[in-house]
Amino acid sequence: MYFNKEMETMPRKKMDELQLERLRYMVDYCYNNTAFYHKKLGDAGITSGDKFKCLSDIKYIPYTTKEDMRDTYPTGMMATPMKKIVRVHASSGTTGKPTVGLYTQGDLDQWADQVARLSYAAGAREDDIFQIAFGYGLFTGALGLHYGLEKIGCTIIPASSGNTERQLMLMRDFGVTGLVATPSYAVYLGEAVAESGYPISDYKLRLGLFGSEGCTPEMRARIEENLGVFATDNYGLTEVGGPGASGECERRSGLHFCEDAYLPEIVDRNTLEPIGAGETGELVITTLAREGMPVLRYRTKDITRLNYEPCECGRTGVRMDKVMGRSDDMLIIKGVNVFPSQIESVLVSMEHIGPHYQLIVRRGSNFMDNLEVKVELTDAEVLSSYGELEQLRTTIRSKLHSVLGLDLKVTLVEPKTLERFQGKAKRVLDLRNAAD
Ligand code: DLL
Repeated sequence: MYFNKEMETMPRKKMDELQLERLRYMVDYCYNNTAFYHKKLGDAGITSGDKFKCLSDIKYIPYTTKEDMRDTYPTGMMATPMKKIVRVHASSGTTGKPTVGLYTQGDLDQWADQVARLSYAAGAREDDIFQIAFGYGLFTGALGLHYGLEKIGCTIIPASSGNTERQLMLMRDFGVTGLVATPSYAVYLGEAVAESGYPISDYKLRLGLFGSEGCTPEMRARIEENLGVFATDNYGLTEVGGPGASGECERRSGLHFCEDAYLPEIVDRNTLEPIGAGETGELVITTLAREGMPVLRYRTKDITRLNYEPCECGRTGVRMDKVMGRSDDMLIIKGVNVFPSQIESVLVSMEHIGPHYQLIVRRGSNFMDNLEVKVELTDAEVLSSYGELEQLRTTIRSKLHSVLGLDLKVTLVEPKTLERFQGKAKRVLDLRNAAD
């Protein structure tokens, strides 16, 4: 059993006290051990954690941003001597310097414990055989889940991402029961299972621990059907340690935060002022126990909501809603805010079209942005009838219109023509700055 009753069912008041004590310690620790926070906190007039009388006093701490991470690359946020750092991870970003995560042995132990707790809450057990189809390497996902699941006692097959046929072979030959992957890769694996020539009964999958990118309920339903799994959502980011920040339990009603390790807040994404419980805004995270690279009030840019009600599973930790999108990903089309996930929900629930789509943004001559939605057909037969194709296109347009209030250009493309992803999907093609 991997359940920390004390931490996972702690009454709210006691958890607030624990977090306050850890926050005070963290402020002192950051001020005294990193040049970056010594300056940042000092400039804000904060030289000691003693001044923090309640958790909401956290609002006096300035935010830490991705730019801060880049400016201090590679070790400017390190709080211990390098010899205490036993692991380095980095973000998957493709432009500029990556953002890094630096771990002491204590951080690795705590990280594995968090991932183990969340994975257990999701249903992972010691007799499970897990195939990890996240890319191993600098990315936090693979090794994070690897050590967490190993702690529960699961058998791990570190397949890494790619080589889809081999993935399926390993699943069949070892009777793999659990899959760790991005939702996009899980979609791809689901198609591959159907085309593998082996009956679904040759696959013993039952549980999917997915994460690292968003996944609408509609997309999740497809994955569950194609792979025969119960799928849970898992969240985290390199800057605060990787996966293990929050994850769904078997009830799937929000992602439980590991609150002894993280203090989450929601702030208004325009004013950056803290907002009330239950309101939607940008998630900000403070690490409460990291030694190698502690981070105070990191602006994740992820849009979500927090729910402090205890969960039916018995855990009392705050839960966050599934991430609605990143504020960076929000498109403004003819004055309307559009998150790609809203479009995904519409497309994935329709017949004849698959879970594969692409959103192309262009700047029109009136300086307004236009959006084209390219959707892949699952059913090549529709292609033979112009009437049916047009009918389908019109239905998609009108469904998108009813959800977004926008009339978007919809293009249908042949089966298997859009790119498949083995890691995080890149669905938005931004041509706004492209030469005509
Ligand atoms: O994706 C860490 C991770 C690995 C989480 C494996 C879960 C499982 P990064 O590569 O630094 O770290 O990307 C972090 O990915 O700010 C979100 O925008 C997005 N993200 C991560 N998990 C989810 C999720 C890992 N469950 C960035 N839902 C974050 C939606 C997610 N978005």
